[in-house]
Amino acid sequence: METLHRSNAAPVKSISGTGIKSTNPASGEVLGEVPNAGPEEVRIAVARARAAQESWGLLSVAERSRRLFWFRDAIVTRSEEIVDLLTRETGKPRIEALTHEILVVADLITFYAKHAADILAPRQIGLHLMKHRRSYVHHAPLGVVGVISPWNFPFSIPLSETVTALFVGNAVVVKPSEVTPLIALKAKEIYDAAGLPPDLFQVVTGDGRTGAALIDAGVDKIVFTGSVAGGRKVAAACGERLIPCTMELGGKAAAIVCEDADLERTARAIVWGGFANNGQVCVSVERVLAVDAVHDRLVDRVVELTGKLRQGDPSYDEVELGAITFPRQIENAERLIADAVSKGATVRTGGKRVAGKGLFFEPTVLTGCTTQMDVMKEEIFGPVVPIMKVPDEREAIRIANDSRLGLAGYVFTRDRDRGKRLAEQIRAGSVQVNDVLTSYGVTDAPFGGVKDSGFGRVHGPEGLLAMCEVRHVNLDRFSPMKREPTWYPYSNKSYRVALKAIRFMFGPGGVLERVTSILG
Ligand code: TXE
Repeated sequence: METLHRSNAAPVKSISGTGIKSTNPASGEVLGEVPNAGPEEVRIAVARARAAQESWGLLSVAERSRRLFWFRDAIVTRSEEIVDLLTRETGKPRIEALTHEILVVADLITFYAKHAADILAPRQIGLHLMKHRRSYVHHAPLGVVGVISPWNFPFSIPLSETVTALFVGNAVVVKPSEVTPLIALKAKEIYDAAGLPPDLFQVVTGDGRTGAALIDAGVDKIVFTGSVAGGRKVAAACGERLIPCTMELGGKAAAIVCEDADLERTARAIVWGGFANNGQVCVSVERVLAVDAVHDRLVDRVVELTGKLRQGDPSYDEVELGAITFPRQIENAERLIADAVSKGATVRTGGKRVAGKGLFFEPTVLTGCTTQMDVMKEEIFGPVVPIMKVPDEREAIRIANDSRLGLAGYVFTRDRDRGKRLAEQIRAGSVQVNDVLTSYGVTDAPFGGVKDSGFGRVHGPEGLLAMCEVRHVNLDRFSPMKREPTWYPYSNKSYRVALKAIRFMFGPGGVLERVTSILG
């Protein structure tokens, strides 16, 4: 593996004093300092958001869509500016900043602008019993949505959730990760410049305490994206306040490789799926389960392709791996590799920090892995791909599902029916056949997890409806009688009529039997 374009300063990811410093993980350059907002600032932001939501919520979906195109157009027009800051604040390569962050948001706005009116239209309900009345479902805004987001996709994750909430007519307050706060402020600057109501979308910077203050500030929903540990705390806090929440948490995606898999495509998918964004993706390939027949050939090709990856300063386009965003991830990778090796795994390539300045870690392939190793059980969230040989698909499915996490899964086979059959057996929110990572980018479909990977969905119709208050409206179809039969006054007659009606409608036997029973 080549190492290119080294930067020349030690990286610091420091959170000290009242402010929070954001640094470039590739160079150590301090990019800026932001406030660690306290409860009062957060409360004021939520109050301003609520005031702005009133008029925004009264607009039609079509009018909100028209205005949100202003935001999309501004994002696309200022893409290079966003890419530049994303690359410096996260360490990810430019092409990933462009396609994993900007593209997703621009596409989601376009998708919802086209479909939100239909998804949010009143849903008429044909009543099967109370024929003299009619019902429909009305989709109302929730009010103010709080978004708490992570550092690995600090633009696409909070903004996807923000625009979804805005399409429904909500206001949004975002608390970005303290590791990457600047990109959220850049998004806010672009949003304001696009001419949308400034108080409708606000950013409050800070650490977990600011996030806790947002939950406490009277919002109507929380959308949390982060670790399982963080999610437990946030869900508990929301539970205490009975605030609905969506939990987008960690993953441990298994890639099951069948004996008929297209080996070249599979190897390339595993390398990209395991090392894109330095593996700091919630749906990264975190485990490879290869059946005996293909295991050795697959390992050789994966190792060969990994050895060709170029690593260095991500501001250059000719690198595949930039810097690790957060020091903790390197320590996590080192710990998991050491545990795996102590239990018999082999480091086929990589395995250690890249000497010199900057947060760089060699893309690592481990073989001879077993389920006794922590690397096969815990989320790695770093540039490590552990490969395990399995006897057959049945065992592969069992191992894949033997995890507390269920965000994503992958199946590699040439047989479409086998792919579907296996995919439907993997307990995860999204399963892809012969592809990786892009389930979050399919904005037409819901994205989210099961088990400890969380609950609730973003994207697709489900993501939009999750930002609504769903209201059943039931009304009379023709001039109402002076009273319903079930109203006061009660009488023995009304009781007997009701009893006969129940026996006729739901009693045993055919219609004739039931008519006879009530006439008797
Ligand atoms: O999470 P953290 P990180 C997951 C990924 C990994 C994690 C990495 O799998 O596990 O995110 O992101 C705030 N009350 N996903 O390290 O530490 C904190 O300030 C309120 C899954 O950032 O949990 C930050 O803004 N807020 C995802 C945010 O929570 C609190 C896709 C996340 O921090 C808080 C991407 C508290 N008590 C990454 N404690 C998916 N499933 O889609 C922390 N925070």
